[in-house]
Amino acid sequence: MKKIVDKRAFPKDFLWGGAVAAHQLEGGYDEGGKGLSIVDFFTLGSREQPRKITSTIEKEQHYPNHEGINFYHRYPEDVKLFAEMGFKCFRTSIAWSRIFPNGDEEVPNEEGLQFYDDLFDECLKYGIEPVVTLTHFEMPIHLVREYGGWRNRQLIDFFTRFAKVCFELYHQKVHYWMTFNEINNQTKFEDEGVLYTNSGLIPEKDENREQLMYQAAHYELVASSQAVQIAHQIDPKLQVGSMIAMCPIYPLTSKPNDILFAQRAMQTRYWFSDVQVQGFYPEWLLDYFSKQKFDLDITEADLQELLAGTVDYIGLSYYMSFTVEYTDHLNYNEAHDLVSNPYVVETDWGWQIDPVGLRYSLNWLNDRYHLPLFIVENGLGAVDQKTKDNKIHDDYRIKYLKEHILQMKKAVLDDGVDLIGYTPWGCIDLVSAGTGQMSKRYGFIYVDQDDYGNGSKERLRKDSFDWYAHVIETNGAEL
Ligand code: BGP
Repeated sequence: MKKIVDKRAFPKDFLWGGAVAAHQLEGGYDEGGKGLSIVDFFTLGSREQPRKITSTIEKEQHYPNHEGINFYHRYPEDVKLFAEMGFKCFRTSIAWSRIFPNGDEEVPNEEGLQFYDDLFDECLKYGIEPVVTLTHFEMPIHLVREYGGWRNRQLIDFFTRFAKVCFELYHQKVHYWMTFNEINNQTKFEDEGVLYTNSGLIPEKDENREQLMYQAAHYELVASSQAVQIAHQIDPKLQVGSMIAMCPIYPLTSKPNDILFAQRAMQTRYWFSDVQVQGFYPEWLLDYFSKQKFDLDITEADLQELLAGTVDYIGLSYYMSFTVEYTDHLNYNEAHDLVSNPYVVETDWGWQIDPVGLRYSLNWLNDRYHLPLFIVENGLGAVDQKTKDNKIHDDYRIKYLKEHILQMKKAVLDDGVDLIGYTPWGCIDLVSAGTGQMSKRYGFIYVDQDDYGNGSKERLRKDSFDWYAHVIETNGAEL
């Protein structure tokens, strides 16, 4: 492996940690008074086969999310391992359906609230600060069946009620919050799975999916800005961030049309954070809405809310960069035909590995928004092999993370980017959001379980475990 020598440390108080999401590891899908959630009706898929939305539940098809890695019962053991690595923070999400099983009740489920209270206490016991996403690709299924998911304005009230309960109960334990995970993911509105997991949308046969996505996103943005205001009223110290999937989009060549095309693709993907940070829609998008003759419910009062509830920081995931090439159209909804970048390599799942793109992204976001940034996801999904003596030699993961941390270091120390922390994704192996599989692994901690639920669920330290512990111990000076 190429030696990386940059002995500079990160700023004091830099938040090193790891990230997960409730439905990808908790299991206990029907325990503790939890209601059924959209992901409970999302089947196991694979690299080739997209996950399916179902109306009933069958064990063989649905166990990955239903069982997770049994974090619901085993979290003390797992948090202890995080502490052993020296985590300063731990990002997780709250399963909305544990708190409001149907989503539209007046009174929350005490047992669900208690679970997260205990989990946060367990983290704090080791000096690990919980970082919380309110909704990470899930919501009670009842809200989809009764209300049609985020196509319905009533969802704003249900969400803010949920947010308020969480802020009130946990504000002394949780300082950093995010509202919607990867809110900009749904620009891929042709993908049914994305519309479903991001917004609980199951489009009708001839429905205009693009319009539907914009409507749902608008209600989410209003709900998000109301949540920011509620948080600040409850406790002015709370920091509420947006959470975007950051994938910079490069032009394939320096041909002016390629560059223009890439710019347009960036606008299409990042207007969500424009609204969350600046408090208003970009001009190009309002113009686009009217040219497309979309029939959108966006009121004057909504626009005031957006302005009043701008975010405090930007949470971002970073896995890859994209590349586009000009074709013969320049419409916003078409400006994301992706081509492969000849200068980078891909993961087994076709994700373009681009550490320099992380430095580029941090600078781009810093210039555009002038807010603190928090990398709340980054990592390599790979198939790991367990050796006979129960070891996992994941040097490929170490290489990936090392190269990304190095670029992050340059962004902070050379370029002056204000970065709060870094929580690599899936710090313990968990269920893949994209495929529902266990075999696409990200963790420093191996969980003995296959795609079909076989295995002991025993936890093992991978080689990357010790490596990351050392990175944290030296505050990033030794990678
Ligand atoms: C992000 C999601 C996560 C996570 C990650 C990796 O988009 O926020 O939930 O799963 O991607 O994706 P996958 O699990 O499909 O490999």
